Amino acid sequence: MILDKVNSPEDLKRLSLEELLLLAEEIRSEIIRVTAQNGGHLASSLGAVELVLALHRVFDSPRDRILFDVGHQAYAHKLVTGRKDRFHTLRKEGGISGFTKVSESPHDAITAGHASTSLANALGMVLARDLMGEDYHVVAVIGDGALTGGWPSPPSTRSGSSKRGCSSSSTTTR
Ligand SMILES: Cc1ncc(C[n+]2csc(CCOP(=O)(O)OP(=O)(O)O)c2C)c(N)n1
Repeated sequence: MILDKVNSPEDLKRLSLEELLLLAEEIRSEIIRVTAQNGGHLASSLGAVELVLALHRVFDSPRDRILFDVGHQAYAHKLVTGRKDRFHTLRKEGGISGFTKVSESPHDAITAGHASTSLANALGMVLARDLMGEDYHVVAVIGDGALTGGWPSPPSTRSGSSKRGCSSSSTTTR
């Protein structure tokens, strides 16, 4: 299994495109296996597998911040950021959270669960980064449902007018 060899996003950068495609299938199988037992957000996480692999391949987490809106689509992100051995505890007491959680991993840029919070968080990080004179990317992963939640509008207007704003990736998982 390719997943056995992936313990951090760095490991993804060494894989060929063919191996990445196989890895996506393995990750989907693992998500289905665990959610069949524990419950969870199956469709959203299945739909974001390739997006998660691409983001971790291109960006350098945790230096670059990848923010998942709601955090319900981040199971693949958990599997490739050092949590695959505990993934079977998903949503169990004391186990892996069903959402991103700062205390769970340095790769979880925000503690999520509520919808529509990623862009405001991302813009805050961008402003803080620039004030501190630091240099890293901030990426918000947000779906069409969360995008229409109201909160994203002011930060998306502001980040669009900023020279060094934040990037956002849309997911469509339905
Ligand atoms: C503040 C708040 N309201 C409602 C919800 C319930 N909720 C969970 S996911 C979601 C929207 C998901 O839509 P989208 O962002 O398109 O994700 P996808 O359908 O791709 O999974 C909502 C409203 C929530 N998590 N937080």
